Amino acid sequence: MKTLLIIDVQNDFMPNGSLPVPNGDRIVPVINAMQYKFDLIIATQDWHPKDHISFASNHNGKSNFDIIEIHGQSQTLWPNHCVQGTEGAEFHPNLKTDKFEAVFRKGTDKTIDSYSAFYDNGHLKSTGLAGYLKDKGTSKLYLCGLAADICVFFSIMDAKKEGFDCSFIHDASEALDNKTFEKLKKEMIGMGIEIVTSETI
Ligand code: VGL
Ligand code: ZN
Repeated sequence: MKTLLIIDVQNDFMPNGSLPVPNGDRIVPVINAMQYKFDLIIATQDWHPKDHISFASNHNGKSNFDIIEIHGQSQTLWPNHCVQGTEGAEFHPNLKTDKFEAVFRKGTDKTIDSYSAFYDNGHLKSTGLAGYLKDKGTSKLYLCGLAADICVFFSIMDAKKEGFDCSFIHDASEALDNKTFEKLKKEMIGMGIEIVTSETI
């Protein structure tokens, strides 16, 4: 069974959002057009309380994109984004959502960031997504969305470690930083993740 996992296609990650991913809106029609190819579609939303630890505004004297240590882990400090219940946290208005069987929200605990759809960044708490997908009978998992070098990357690496046969849909994803992403793509390939385009699915 083919499952599509759409990561964080939310307003704040669009070119006019608070944490813009270059060309983030380009992928919306691509994702809409390929949905008919899948048996199950799940989406995630980054969903932070406004006092979230990953926001620079919650750390005195710190600026956006500074990197600090939290609980012995390095944490990039982001502009406020995807605050629960705000328009910035909504899906892009043109994203087709009627086929979404479930939406998993992450980053809801103010004390820890969560890039992966499966675990928080400390790998302490599971979101339950792996169990859900296995229970639904997912054999092949396709990932796409924003940002390719952050939440899509960490999600697909966790998915692979959970034992799913994983493909990354290149033309249905955009990275915050393309140079970083070129390196991460090699890491994905090294893990046995396939890189595909939406037409070949
Ligand atoms: C993301 C940075 C902070 C993402 C979420 O969805 O890639 N990036 N929070
Ligand atoms: Zn976030």
